Amino acid sequence: MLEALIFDVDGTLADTERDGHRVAFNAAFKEAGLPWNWDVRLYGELLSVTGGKERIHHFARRFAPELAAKAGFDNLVRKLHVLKTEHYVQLVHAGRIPLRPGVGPLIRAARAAGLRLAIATTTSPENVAALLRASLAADAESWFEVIGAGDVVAAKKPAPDIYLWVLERLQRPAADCLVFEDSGNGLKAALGAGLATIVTDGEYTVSHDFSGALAVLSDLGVPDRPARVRRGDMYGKPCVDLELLRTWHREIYQ
Ligand code: XBP
Ligand code: MG
Repeated sequence: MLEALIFDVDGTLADTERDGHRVAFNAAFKEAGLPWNWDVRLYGELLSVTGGKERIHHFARRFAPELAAKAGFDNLVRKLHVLKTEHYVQLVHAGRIPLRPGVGPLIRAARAAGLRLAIATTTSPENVAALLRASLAADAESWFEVIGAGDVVAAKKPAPDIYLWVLERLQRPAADCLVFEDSGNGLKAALGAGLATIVTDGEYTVSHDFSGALAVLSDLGVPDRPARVRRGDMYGKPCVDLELLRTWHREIYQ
């Protein structure tokens, strides 16, 4: 039986990266007096490293190796990341990061039907809370029974650890759940935990390898703007709804 839906956040619930995280990283660098600016193209490359602190380390090793080698650089990264998180949360509260098409309706329908909801993300818990509150409802955090975020596991996606962490807390086998992801790293993490995964790709992830996904779509779709199907079968439906999820789930597990 399909019992739970597990959502990635960045790129899946909302297009957070280009106009959210990237802008917040740059604001933090500026505030700290660093001459770094991640443009849209460079940021696309840096996204191959998941986790904000990990991404800064990766960038510095490549573009500012002397600074990265200094004692205390770890502390600087932690401070930069605190600043970045503050800027990101402000952007979200200002309403700059809307949910992707079909996400709100699907989450509300799942909740109304008694499906359990969970989150498995690389990003920091503060960012998840801000996005859910700003885009769904003031109490939307409580709609999600399990929120696996940030540093609760040491190895971030593409490692399966965050999905295994969530499954353990849901106390359900992978076969009772479906996952929503947007990136190759996210898909790899979910598949590594044995989870069937629907991919809604985006600007930064459209060229990723989505082998093994249950379906690959442009987004979840809304009635007057149907999802474009890149792989899989939506049986003529314009958007992903609970009936379609149950059909896909049956096809895999029965
Ligand atoms: C999301 C990420 C995150 C954000 C930044 O990946 O890679 O690192 O870009 O978040 P996924 P923090 O969607 O696969 O979980 O700065 O809070 O780490
Ligand atoms: Mg993502």
